[in-house]
Amino acid sequence: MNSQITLFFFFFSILSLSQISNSSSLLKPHPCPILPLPSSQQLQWQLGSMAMFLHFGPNTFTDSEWGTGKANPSIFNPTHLNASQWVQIAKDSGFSRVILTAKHHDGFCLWPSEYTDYSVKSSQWRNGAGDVVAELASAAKEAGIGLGLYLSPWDRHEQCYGKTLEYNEFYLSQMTELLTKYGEIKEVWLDGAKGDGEKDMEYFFDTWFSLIHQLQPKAVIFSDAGPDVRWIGDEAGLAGSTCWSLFNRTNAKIGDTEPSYSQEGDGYGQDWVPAECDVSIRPGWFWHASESPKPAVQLLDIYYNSVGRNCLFLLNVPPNSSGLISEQDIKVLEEFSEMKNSIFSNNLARKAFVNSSSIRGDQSSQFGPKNVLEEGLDKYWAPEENQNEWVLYLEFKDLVSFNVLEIREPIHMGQRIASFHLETRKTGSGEWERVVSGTTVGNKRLLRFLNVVESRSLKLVVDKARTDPLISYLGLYMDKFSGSSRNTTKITITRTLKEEQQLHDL
Ligand code: FUL
Repeated sequence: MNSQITLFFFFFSILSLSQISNSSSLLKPHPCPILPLPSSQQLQWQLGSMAMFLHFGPNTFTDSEWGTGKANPSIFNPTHLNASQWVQIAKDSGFSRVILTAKHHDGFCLWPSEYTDYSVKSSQWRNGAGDVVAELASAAKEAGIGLGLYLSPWDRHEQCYGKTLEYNEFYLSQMTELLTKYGEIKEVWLDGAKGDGEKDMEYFFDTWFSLIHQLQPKAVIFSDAGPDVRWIGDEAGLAGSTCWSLFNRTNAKIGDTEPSYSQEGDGYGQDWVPAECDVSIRPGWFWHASESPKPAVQLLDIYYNSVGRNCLFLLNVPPNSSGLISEQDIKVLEEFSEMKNSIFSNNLARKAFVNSSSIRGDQSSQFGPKNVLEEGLDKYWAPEENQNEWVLYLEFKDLVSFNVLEIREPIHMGQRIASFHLETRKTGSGEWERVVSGTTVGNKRLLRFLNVVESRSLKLVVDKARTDPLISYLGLYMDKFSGSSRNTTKITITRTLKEEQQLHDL
């Protein structure tokens, strides 16, 4: 053991002893949360990390993406449809909910709506007696994962589309069917997508949102502009490297959003509207025989750029024309979850002795820095108030090698951190040098480095925060799969993997 390390252990033992002798039975109150805060359904949505999108309908059989609404319903005949297979794959791959296109732009309903004949009841499937929404709802319930439904506002089949009052009534009646007949719905998904030159009309969004919340109070509503969850602004699954859950709903219009505002959110926003990153495993949203899934390593990249940037990853895995998720896609999903599990199941920071520049309540261990090594929102490190620095120190007995940093904020207390950096101490000179810098953290921030870092002493510094920062988790991992990690040159100081650039084209 060199002298610096001996000194550290001495300091650490004295500190622990003084913490024990001064401990009192009364708890120091938690710091005040900073507005805006997530609702309980937004919190549950975010902690779910990943959802699986299921685009399915006549387009699956006609090899199209935007159906005209004129396809004969008899073409819908998925002879092997098995919603339990979809749900099992979603569950095994770590998805917390499934979201089905109950109605896409072609207007065809995957449930037997009583407001149109353009639905499964006019198809050959199950002799017109089938209900895809019901089968999925029951499979999801049995597996214990959440259900979400996409009801496209743009309807290319329905005759009254374009007549504002009539169509709003029609849409709300269909929405009511979906939200009253299939048990608990966790997410309602809608957007402003519409082809150029299509009939113009007004959607009564405020009425829609009020009715949805009335019928399904535990559901979050997704759209370009919330109210509960916002679209990230692209269909590549890519969030901004700065990504606030704070947002001003009034600054965004459904169907006409400014991509950079959606991707980054708004550090001065008044509303809590976190982002969902939607992307398809294949080039199209619907299944096409000629298309293949993306490689697993690309899904891993998207995971870093969505979940690792404070968002939810919504991955579309479209069932094929037999009504099943294709073997090719299953294989990719299996590889993706193996990679993810192998990287994130081993938090190397657990071997560290953790210390901090200060602790809320001074000697109290209730808000102590060791909390960052335990999962869960309720335990976090909180610094003492009015400090001029916010630092977490990590000391290791042996050298630790890693190329991924994870930080989490206890978001039920609001999103606070605006910038941070990680430093490592050089073995020879003992000087501190910067390894990586980042801006927002939120629910989860993951940063990959170009090269592997080897170190015994680290410090995480919060440079800027809206108020005293709180940290609920800190992770260090070795990622051997991402393109960036093939370079295993050992260095004590490294640079970011183009942190300020977008990572998706690795
Ligand atoms: C878009 C739609 O136009 C696409 O077809 C797809 O459903 C995607 C998820 O949303 O708005």
